[in-house]
Amino acid sequence: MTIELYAFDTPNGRKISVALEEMGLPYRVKVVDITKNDQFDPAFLRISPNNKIPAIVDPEGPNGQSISVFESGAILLYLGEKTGQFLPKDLAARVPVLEWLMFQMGGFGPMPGQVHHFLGLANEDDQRYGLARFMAETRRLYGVMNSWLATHTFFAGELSIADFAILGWVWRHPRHQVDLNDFIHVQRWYQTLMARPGVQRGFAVALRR
Ligand SMILES: N[C@@H](CCC(=O)N[C@@H](CS)C(=O)NCC(=O)O)C(=O)O
Repeated sequence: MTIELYAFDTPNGRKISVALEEMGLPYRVKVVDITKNDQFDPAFLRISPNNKIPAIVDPEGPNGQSISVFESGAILLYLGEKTGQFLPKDLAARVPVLEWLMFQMGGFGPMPGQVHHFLGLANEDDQRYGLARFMAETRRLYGVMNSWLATHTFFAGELSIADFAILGWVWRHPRHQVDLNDFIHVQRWYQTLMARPGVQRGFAVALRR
């Protein structure tokens, strides 16, 4: 049966549309327009109590029961477990997937997200400190990824849910004003992923009304 994806056209929403496409899972998009406060709809809050996209409802969850999942990292882990794809069973191979997934969820998401926020402010005085701090931290994180990818094809062995998580945010590099020519190994990785048909479908699916 078809998974329902509650999402909008943002990095966190795209992580999941990309993963669903790459895993070949049937799904139907339910657009939650966060610019129109759809995320505060009581029906959505029942599946996503922190009023954020993405969330999913899988009518064929564990034991054949319907299940809902919020938080993009939890959704990626759930889908990886469900399908046995892009998430190794072997613990030694799984640890780097978890490491890079948590790296994204805890840092490379919140930091560029703050850059997007401060760039949107009209007042330059309000912008100055926030942009100095969060752009520097965002560039530092690109540096960490660049050093790692200098000697690794993907973030965690084979292509994994960690790559999908990070891809959602690198996709927005123009918005946080990062030039990938400054991070050539991230650029190589990004181009490799964006050339995949599944990834292209994940970015093409409509997540806006
Ligand atoms: N940690 C959450 C972050 C989700 C998130 O920040 N979603 C944003 C859009 S990318 C949102 O729904 N914002 C609406 C709001 O905060 O009211 C996840 O990874 O799922």
